[in-house]
Amino acid sequence: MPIMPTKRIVYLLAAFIFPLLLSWPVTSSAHDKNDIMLANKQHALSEDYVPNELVTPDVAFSGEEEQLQPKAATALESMFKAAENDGVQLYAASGYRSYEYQKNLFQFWVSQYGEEQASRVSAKPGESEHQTGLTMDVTNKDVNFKLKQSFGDTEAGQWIEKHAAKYGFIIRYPDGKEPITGYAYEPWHLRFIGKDHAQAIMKNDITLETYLSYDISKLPGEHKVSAGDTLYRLAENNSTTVENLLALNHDIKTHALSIGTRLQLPGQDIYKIKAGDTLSAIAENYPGVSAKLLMDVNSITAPESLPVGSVINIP
Ligand code: DAL
Ligand code: ZN
Repeated sequence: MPIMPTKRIVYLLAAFIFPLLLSWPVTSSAHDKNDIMLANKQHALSEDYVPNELVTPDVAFSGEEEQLQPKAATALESMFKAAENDGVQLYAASGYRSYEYQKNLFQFWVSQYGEEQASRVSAKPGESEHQTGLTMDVTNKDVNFKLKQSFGDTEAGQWIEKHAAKYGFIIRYPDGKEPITGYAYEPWHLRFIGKDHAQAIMKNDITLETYLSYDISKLPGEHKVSAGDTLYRLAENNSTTVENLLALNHDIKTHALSIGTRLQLPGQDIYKIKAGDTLSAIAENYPGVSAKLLMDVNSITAPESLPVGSVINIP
């Protein structure tokens, strides 16, 4: 019996379209975090991990040429060109490092400073982001082509802080985040992570560790004051109170807001520190909130001595 046209369509669908759909590559959404490679003190790369492809980016180097994975190299080239157009000359200093190289480097720092101090500035083999081929240390002449914390205050360091995320890079070890990242401030260490992730991390002033562990959409936001804003309206629009806004933003003394000021918005709550409080005890009262998250979101550097009376944001 000849197949009816409608049946034929069904057969056609079954025979061609369906397998095609099944074989269609699953594309990751812009904010999919699954393919972010993590190398830190809690998560080491294996000794034999080497990126599939490494290339030399077409940029200026402060010493020998260095390598990166192709996507990071291309992004670095765009970033260096943009900086140059703004009158800022950047130099690449250290890119991909093998497990073996990092082993010797870490040992060198241990021999100079002892293990405890060395661990604050240098990663043990397997724990360095340089092994991912997605990281470049960057410097310039204002710091004599060295990797120094004062680089963060130079014109180049400031340029990077403002623009790096647009090219997919984050300052991986920000100032004041050592309790979370495990490393002292490194304004020169740029990690390529892709534009969407980088912008989310830099805008919220959080670390990669926090970004990977929490739903970013639940983090309290910021509001840039524009014409016509009042504290009352902001409180209403963000389901909070004027008192909470004032408690989180001590600089706002009066109810007059100046345009362009960035206001911190409360998350699910704000909390006023009492004598004897610990971050872990506070966190326990809020499901899904950890002491580390409180530290990162509130940029708390000394969790053991919380100033009584100060207010923290509960995301
Ligand atoms: N300086 C950074 C932490 C590294 O050694 O990878
Ligand atoms: Zn580095």
